[in-house]
Amino acid sequence: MILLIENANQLITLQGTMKKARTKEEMSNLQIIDNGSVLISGDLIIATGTKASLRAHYPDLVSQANIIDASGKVVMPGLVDAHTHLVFGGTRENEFQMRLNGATYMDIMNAGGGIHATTKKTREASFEHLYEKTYEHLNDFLKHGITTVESKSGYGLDWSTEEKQLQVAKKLQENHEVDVVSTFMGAHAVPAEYKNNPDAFVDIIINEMIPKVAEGNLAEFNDVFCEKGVFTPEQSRKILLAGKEHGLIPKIHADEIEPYEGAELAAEVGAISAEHLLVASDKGIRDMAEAGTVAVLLPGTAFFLKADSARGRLMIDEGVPVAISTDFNPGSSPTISLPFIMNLACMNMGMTMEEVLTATTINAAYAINRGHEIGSLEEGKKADVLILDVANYQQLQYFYGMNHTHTVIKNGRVVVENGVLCSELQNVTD
Ligand code: IZC
Ligand code: ZN
Repeated sequence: MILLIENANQLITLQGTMKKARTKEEMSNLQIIDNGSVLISGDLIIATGTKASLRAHYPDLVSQANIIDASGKVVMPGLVDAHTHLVFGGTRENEFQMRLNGATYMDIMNAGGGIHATTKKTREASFEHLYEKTYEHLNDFLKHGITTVESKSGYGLDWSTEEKQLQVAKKLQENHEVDVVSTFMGAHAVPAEYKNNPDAFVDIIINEMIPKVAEGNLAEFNDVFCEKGVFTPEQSRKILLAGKEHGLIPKIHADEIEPYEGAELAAEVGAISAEHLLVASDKGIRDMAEAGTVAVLLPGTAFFLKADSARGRLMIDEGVPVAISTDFNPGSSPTISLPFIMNLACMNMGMTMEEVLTATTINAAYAINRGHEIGSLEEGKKADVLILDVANYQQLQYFYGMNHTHTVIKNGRVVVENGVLCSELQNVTD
C-alpha cells in the first residue's frame, strides 16, 4: 500500500544528522517544509519533500498512491509518550478531593493510600479487566495523536501481579495499534508486607523479580522511585545496577518531591533517562548534561500536585536533552492528553513551542531507545504520522486544551480519520 500526503501547510520533519537526543539550539530546529509531502510505502517512510520534488522523483510510486490531502493542516511525526503507568486497577478521585482539602501526596501514601491503594485494586483485577480497561485508554491516546507509549509496571509489588501487568502490556503491544514499550518498576513502593524490612523487598526485586523479567523478555527498562520515604539512593543504585546486569536499561524517578541526588545517580549509573526532576540540584543537572541522560519532564504532574515545575529552561540551556511526557497514572496525573501537557511545558517551564515539539517526538523516542525508528519523518523510519487541524504549529499551543488531531497514520495505515478511530467507524458500519 502506497500513501502520499500532500499540500501540508507545514510539514514538520524534525530531520537531523546526529543520532542522539537533541540538545540546546538543536531542539529549536524543526526542519519545516512548506507545502510538504510525505511518501509512504508499507509501514515505512520513503521520502519527504515539496510536492513538486516528490512527484518528479517518484512518478511510479505516486501514480499508484492513495492521496491524502493535508491542505490547510500541519503534518508531523506521531507523538511519543515516554512515561506512563499505563496498566492499573481502579481510580483515585477520592485522593484528589483530599489533596484539594490540603493533604499532600506523601501524607496519603504514608497512610496506606496512593500507590498502595492502586496496588490493592490492581492485585484484585483480572487480566481481562485490566486488558479491556487499558485498551480503552490506548484508544484515547491514539485519538490525541500519540502513536507510541511507554508503560511501567509497579502496581503489583508482588511477582504475580507485576507479571500480570507486564503481560497485559505485552498483549496490548501485539493487538493495539499504539506501540507499547515496557518498563519493569517493581521498585515503585515498599509494599505494606515489608514496611518494617524494606531491604528484604529490595532483595526480592534483585534476586527474584529482575531475573524473571529478563528471562521472560517482559521489559526493556528497569525503573525505581528514588524518593525520601520510598527507596533510598543506595537501594536505587543496587536495583538499577542489578537490572543492568540482566540487560534492563536503567530509568529513574528522581528528585520528584524532595531533593535526593537522584539526577546525580541517573548520570552515575548510565540511566537512559531520569524522570520528574522537579527539585533536581544544579550539580545533578550538570551531571546529566555531561552523561547525555534524557530528562523526561512531566509538567502535568506538577500541575496536578500544585507543585513548582521542573527547571526545563535551565536544563535545556545547560545542555540536557529534554523530553516531555504525561506520566499518565491514577494518582498524580490522570490524563492522556499529551497536547495539554505540551501547553503546560510552554506556560510553566519556559520552553518554546519548537522545543516542546522536539521534546514530545524525537527526544521522547530517544528516552525509550527508539530514536532510530520513530520521532521524526525521515526516509526509512516508521510511518507514524499526524495530521493536525491547525494552520501552523503555533496554533497547537495557542488553542490549548483542545484535541486538534485530524488523521493518524500508524505503521503506514490510517487509524484515525476526521478525529474518529477507524476501528470505531468499522463497528458503526458493521
Ligand atoms: O500512582 O501515584 N509518582 N509514582 C511516583 C506515581 C507518582 C504514580 C502514582
Ligand atoms: Zn511516574
